[in-house]
Amino acid sequence: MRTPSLLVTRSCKAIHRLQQSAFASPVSAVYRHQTISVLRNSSTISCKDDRSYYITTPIFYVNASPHLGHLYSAVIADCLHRYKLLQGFNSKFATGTDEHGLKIQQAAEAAGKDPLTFCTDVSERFKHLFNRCNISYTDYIRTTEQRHHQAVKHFWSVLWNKGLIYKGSYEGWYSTQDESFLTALQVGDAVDSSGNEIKVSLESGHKVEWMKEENYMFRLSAFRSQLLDWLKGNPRAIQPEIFYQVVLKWLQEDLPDLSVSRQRSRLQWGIPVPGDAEQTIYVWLDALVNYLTVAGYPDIHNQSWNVAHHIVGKDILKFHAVYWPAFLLGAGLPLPQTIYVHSHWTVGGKKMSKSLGNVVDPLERSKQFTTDGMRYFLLRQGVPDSDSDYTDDKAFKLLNAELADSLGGLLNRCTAPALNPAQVYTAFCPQSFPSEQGGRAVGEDYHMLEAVKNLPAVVEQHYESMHVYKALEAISACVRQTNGFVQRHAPWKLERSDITDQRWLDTIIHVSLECLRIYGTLLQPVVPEISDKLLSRLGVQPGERGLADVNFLPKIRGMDCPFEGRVLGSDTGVLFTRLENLDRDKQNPKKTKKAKK
Ligand code: ME8
Repeated sequence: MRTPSLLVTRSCKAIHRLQQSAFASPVSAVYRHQTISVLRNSSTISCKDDRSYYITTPIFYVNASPHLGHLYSAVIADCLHRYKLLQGFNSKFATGTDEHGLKIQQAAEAAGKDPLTFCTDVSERFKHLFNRCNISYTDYIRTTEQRHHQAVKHFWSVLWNKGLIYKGSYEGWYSTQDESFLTALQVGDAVDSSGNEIKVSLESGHKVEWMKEENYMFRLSAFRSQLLDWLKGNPRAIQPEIFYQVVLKWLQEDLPDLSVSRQRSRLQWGIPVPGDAEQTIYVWLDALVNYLTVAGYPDIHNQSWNVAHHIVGKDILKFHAVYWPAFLLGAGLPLPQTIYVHSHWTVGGKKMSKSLGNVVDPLERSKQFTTDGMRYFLLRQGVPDSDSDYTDDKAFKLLNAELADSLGGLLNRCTAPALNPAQVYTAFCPQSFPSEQGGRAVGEDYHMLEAVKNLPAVVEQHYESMHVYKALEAISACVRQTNGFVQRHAPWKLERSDITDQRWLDTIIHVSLECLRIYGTLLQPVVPEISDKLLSRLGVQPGERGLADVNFLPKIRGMDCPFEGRVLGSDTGVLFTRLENLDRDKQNPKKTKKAKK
């Protein structure tokens, strides 16, 4: 596990390296001066160990209802937020909706609604989904809020006053769906559904149009070497590593200045440029500032801003890893600590999209699979480095195998009245299971203990690098080992009237309950309801569920176990009810009947 003090030391070293390289970089005196003051600023603040943490999701476009991919971004951020709370951090977690821009203006027009009513409707749908899925955000921001307008206008004025924005003109390709400007190399030919030849973005496949406009430009080109210095000094700033390499490559290519406004005659639905009512601020500049708005910008914002971490999908990496840090450097503000990038959910190998009609409704699926089931599936199957294909069948199989049978089965065995008639956290007998091999335990049992003892550190390392699927894989492997331990010693065959058998039986249950306590504690960020049910059944109180409380199997080391002898919780309900795959059952009635027997 990386301790906070280690993190602080690392970031101080990185800042030192960056300070040195900033002096050497060939930027103009003005920018060099700005960079140095930003870095000085960050170095004094980042070196404070105040246990604060700030995590964000992207803010979601309100042109259409939420789909599974959106929930995925939110579940990852929620998991990291909950994990930080368990570590004892004061964590802040922001999500919300991105409501300005041409895409939203056109969607509202098509729906025949005024833009704000349209945005409110869809924003509420996102909020409803997140509340239903236990996304425990501490702030929900909408870019149409007054606090955000003020932050954006202030941010713009800072860049303007520093000479980083100038009046110019843009001529080139624009994708309204991506709200993105593209170079000729990023555009290709395609044919639309009516057979017309069109130009599309090679990356997203969305249609692009040629535009020529007078607007404001940001001096992005001036920041290239500073961005490179930042990344080289902070090799873990963009994770996973493959995306870090992608950004480094972009920064080695041409980095032209960026258009940061649109003519008001074309785009009315947005924040006007301060001092120029004929221009509207570019929606990405507007949207990115949301992270600062939540931090309290332009008033007191340092406490959160110095510890900001962003979760983003791979399609919006350039906006977050190139444009955003450049804007922040320009405004004299510290850069985010980490940009965690995830890949996409596809259906039938294709990215989910309304036009392809392959969108998976997360609300409907979370009713079918339960909220925790949905969260577990997304985090267990979603791999940040590459796309994952969604099928209902995969979800059924995984949840039944790992949550219902393996984890639920283990809890059921250890708490069933047949094996545990007193309904207590049974006693551990050191003679039956001594710390060195002997007694009635066998070599495999000691291997299992070793794996469970190391599990918290393994899991924390994976959570820390956003490889949640690896953490869940490790937990699942340990659950299997504990089931194997129970199976191997078949406590149901032991003779209760024999005192040594009785002690060994209680020990088997004690060890298994201790394993379950560790699993329940570590799973809290992923499946909060199931973990709560599990820990409550074990009699673990809310104040005993932090990562500092894990202390696995103290009795084997001759120490006291605070849980031993406690009465188990009274909720004897099933941990996770097996799911019925209705579609498959309909197609295969015989197989299902057999399976049920
Ligand atoms: O990009 N699988 O909003 P958005 C996984 N408003 N993730 C997916 C996905 C899929 N199939 N489809 C989309 C925006 N996402 C901007 C963000 S932030 C200042 C502004 C993810 O609603 C996508 O990668 O199009 C992104 O992280 C998030 O959903 C929001 O996408």
